[in-house]
Amino acid sequence: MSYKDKIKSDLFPTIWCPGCGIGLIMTQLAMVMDDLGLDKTNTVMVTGIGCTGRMGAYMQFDSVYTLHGRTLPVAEAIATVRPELNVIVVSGDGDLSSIGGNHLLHAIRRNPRITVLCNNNEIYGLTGGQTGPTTPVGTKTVSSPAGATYSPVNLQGLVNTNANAFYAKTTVYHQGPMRRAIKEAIEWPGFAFVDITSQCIENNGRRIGFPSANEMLNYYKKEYRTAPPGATQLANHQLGIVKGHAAEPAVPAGAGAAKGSGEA
Ligand SMILES: Cc1ncc(C[n+]2csc(CCOP(=O)(O)OP(=O)(O)O)c2C)c(N)n1
Ligand code: SF4
Ligand SMILES: [Mg+2]
Repeated sequence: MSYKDKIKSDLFPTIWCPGCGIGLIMTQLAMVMDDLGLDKTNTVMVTGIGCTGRMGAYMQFDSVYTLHGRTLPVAEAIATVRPELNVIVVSGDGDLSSIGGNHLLHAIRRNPRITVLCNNNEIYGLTGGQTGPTTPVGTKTVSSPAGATYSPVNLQGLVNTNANAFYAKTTVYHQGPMRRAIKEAIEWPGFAFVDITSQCIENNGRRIGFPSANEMLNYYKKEYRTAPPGATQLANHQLGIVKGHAAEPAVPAGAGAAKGSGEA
């Protein structure tokens, strides 16, 4: 088996724009799934609405394409009734933290064994580039031509309100750290959130002055730095993994099965 077998390349080209960061996440996810022996028999994907949500269609897993903002309750339901499965949510920053924000709060609180990969392009990509809750102050968008007004939501702060949750920050430029973060998140025995900064070149990047996706990747390379080992909080533009505050993570009831076991 190769990680390439996890991806339905016969459906290429994808619907994603050339230069979009989503494909880089899909490739790393496929590599991790290959490393961990995840396949259709032991893993389910749950995706949301938005460009990112289309990933479910391109991977060789059973997947649920949920209503906008509803990935987390669907994923939590699957994790509750089939605790032996690996449940992987892949969705956009808007889907997870805007319309799905209330579900995010309560999924963090309940700590189900699910892995969330948030493609954080700081924008509503699919619908044309409107301001979302992760859009930095001052960013010019379709819906805020003079610059976004409000402070972005603090995803790390939200996740860390649960002492047993897992939060990782990476960018699509940083392929090694992204792969490690995804792998450790899947292995985490509770709620794990990987916050992946990525480029929406078409509906965000060009509008804020990046001529191409490559310039956005170079910007991530230049701006982001790895957090010191053992950091319990990541500063702005720091990459790293924060594994909750508790010494021993609590395994949620019924979620004790080892990764990769069980049958779908
Ligand atoms: C109930 C509902 N409200 C609004 C929409 C319109 N809509 C579709 S995708 C989307 C946001 C997409 O942004 P994000 O989740 O960040 O995903 P991206 O496209 O950036 O990957 C919105 C508002 C919808 N489909 N359903
Ligand atoms: S609109 Fe943006 S997020 Fe959507 S596929 Fe194109 S580049 Fe990617
Ligand atoms: Mg988005």
